[in-house]
Amino acid sequence: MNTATRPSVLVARAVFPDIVDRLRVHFEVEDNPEDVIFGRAELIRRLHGKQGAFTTGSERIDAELLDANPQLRVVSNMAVGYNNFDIAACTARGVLATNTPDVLTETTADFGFALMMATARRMAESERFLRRGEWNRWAYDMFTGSDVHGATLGILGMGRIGQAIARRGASGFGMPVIYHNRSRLSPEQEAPLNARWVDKATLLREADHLLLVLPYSATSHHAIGAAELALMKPTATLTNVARGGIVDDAALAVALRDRRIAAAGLDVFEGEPAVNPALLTLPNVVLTPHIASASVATRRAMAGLAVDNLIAALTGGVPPTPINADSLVKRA
Ligand code: 8YV
Repeated sequence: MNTATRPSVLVARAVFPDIVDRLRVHFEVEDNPEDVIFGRAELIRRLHGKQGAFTTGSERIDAELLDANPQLRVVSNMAVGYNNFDIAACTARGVLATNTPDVLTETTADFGFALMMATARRMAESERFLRRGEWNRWAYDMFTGSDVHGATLGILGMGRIGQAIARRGASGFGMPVIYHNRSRLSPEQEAPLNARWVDKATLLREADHLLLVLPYSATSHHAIGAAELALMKPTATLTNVARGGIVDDAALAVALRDRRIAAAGLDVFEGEPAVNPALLTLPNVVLTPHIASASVATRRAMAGLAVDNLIAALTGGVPPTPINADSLVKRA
């Protein structure tokens, strides 16, 4: 292909080099193998002249950035969540936005379940104790936690990942599942998950282990704050593998300190990678650095799908996982 006519794309973060190479077959590619975190002005500048962008959750795509780059046609997020995109702004300008659903569902559900188990059974706290050399005798109540099997699993947000977590709880651990979600599953979907829809207050009151798996939006901001934590059982655990900001981290730190709830497992944080310092000092919280989708196979599948979306969008194909397919109408 004549390079002068080839579209240009920016790969905003470091990604598997062999997967980035697939873009080079079709496009002029500016990539970022050093994984420099571009400031806002730098990101806008680097997008000049680019028709496509490969982004991750760290790049905010909004009206200001799009207006500074009117040639941009597609923004492809390597993530299922896309709260870093202003979708209305994209659609209004005929910019296609895409994400990477499905390929990370089972991996993220594995991690959510693992984090909940680590939290309930105090694995991180007891490991720190052992590493400090403090394990010198057995004790009947040493790191006693709460059971996972047979306990009531609560799920806030019952999309693909929520259902995959419910399946693990119901089939593997004999857990009754209660959930709250805008839309209710059909009885046929609920039955194999042993799942029952409840209102949010009932979910908070009855769950032994509550998992958060809902998208972040203005509506879900601080969906779990002091008032919600106050409804939970003092023996309950809370696990968040969705997004920072869904939980009021300061309120959670107080609830954990006061043992309003027993423990929490957090993979996502308000303002991450910064973590509320109050959380860092508490023994009863398991903290991981936003790695729920981080298996090699899944991260490769996510990157591959993000590349597929870019290639299709800029070569006249059909992008496999568009967010705002209606933007194409606007562009036409
Ligand atoms: C990503 C995620 O690792 O897919 C998502 O929504 O949160 C994670 O799987 C992260 O957003 C980087 O793009």
